[in-house]
Amino acid sequence: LPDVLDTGAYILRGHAVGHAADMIAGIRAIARAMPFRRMATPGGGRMSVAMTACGAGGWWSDARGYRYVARDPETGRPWPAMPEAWRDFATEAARQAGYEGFVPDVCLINGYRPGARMGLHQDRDERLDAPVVSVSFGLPAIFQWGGQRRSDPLRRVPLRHGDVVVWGGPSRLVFHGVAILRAGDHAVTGPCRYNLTFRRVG
Ligand code: MD3
Ligand code: FE
Repeated sequence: LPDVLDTGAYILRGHAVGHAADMIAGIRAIARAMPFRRMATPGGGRMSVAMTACGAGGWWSDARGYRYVARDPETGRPWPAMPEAWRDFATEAARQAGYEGFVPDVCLINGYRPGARMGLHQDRDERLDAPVVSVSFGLPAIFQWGGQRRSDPLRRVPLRHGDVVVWGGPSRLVFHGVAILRAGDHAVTGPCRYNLTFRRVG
């Protein structure tokens, strides 16, 4: 049974370990069609996390702002399809956390190298009545879990290879981030961490 992280938020420790080889091969196949990119931010910087996606759309950021797009703005190509096994995996993980009938249409894929981090933010560009399912592979990271306000105190939660987090309901708009990734070499991914987030956008 999942561990409770917060109201409506659950961790399924190691739940995806048995899917790692398949999912990492899938990430590499998607990245061949749609390479990981470090996107520009409206503030004039560049994200330290590299991103790609599969499914009905991808998250895009540039000088004009950020939004979901159905096609890659640089090439005009649609995102690769979401593998059926991934969608089923996310549906089942959500069900185990009490969210019945979750059918994601987008999977964002984050690639972290040592030194990469994700600043404190909320995810509010998707449907807020659906949960989000996250799957981590490779190097461990410290996940920062806050509250409904940016100024709320942060809890530090380690996320390791194969960990799955499901959050929805009262936790859906919690501020969160990822602390700077420490150097390391993981047996499966090498010097890298991957995070997949399954979402309902449409
Ligand atoms: C969001 N990714 O892509 S996922 C993101 O590890 C993102 O790459 C992080 O935040 C990553 O938007 C974290 C795990 C997660 C866990 C709990 C949350 C994200 C959450 C609770 C509320 C909102
Ligand atoms: Fe997020």
